[in-house]
Amino acid sequence: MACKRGALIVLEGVDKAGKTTQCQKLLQALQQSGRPVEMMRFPDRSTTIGQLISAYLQKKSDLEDHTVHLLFSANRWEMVPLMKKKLEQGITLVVDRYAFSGVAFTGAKPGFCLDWCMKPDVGLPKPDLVMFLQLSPVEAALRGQFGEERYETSSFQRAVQQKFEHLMKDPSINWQVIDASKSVDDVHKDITTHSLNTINTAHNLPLGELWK
Ligand code: ADP
Ligand code: 2DT
Repeated sequence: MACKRGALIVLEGVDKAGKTTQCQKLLQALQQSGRPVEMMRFPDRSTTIGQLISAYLQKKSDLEDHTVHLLFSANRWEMVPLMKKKLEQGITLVVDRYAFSGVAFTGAKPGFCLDWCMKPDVGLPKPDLVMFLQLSPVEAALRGQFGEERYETSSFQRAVQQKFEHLMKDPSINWQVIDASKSVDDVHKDITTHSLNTINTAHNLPLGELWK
């Protein structure tokens, strides 16, 4: 019998919502329960494309806005063969940011429509679950100062949040809004519940294509 596929689980949210903390905790919990699981994050700064993106984010280089958008998308596409292979092998992937960040961040720049921003990511592996860690700007500010990277300002993050809210109206995506203002452990419990349900149902479903 062919092995059951893994689930594609994505965590999204604005800066400091707790995505990285929760991806790591989910990874550990699933590993401890004996489930095959790996974590990925986008941008993946380790590749040649990822290094161009990283230099841009660190303001060591400037890139034209459409160009960097397409690089972020290319950085996902270059991982698709590996993602598909792992999912087929039964490995669940826990992913820190995906195409939704791509659309929300570029879409928050002047002169960009969401429709254009979505196009390059059409057909990517479709997540079985996208958890949006919801946190107000006031609560995010309490978690520390913004860093030095591009996009790390409260006004830009508010614009990004609005774009995420628009994306979350799309019923073709299994969005779950998570109250990220709770304690780390309570957020983890909510995320684990949704993830286990998804892993069990994804086993029997074909992997979808995003926004197709
Ligand atoms: P993100 O990846 O969304 O930017 P992080 O996981 O890096 O967020 O968390 C940002 C900061 O907030 C870190 O200092 C982290 O320890 C803290 N943090 C994460 N989750 C919580 C929580 N539920 N309550 C309070 N602080 C948190
Ligand atoms: P972190 O590495 O701290 O998550 O910051 N971004 C991300 C985009 O603009 N487009 C994308 O497609 C993705 C995945 C969000 C990465 C920064 O890059 C932004 C914050």
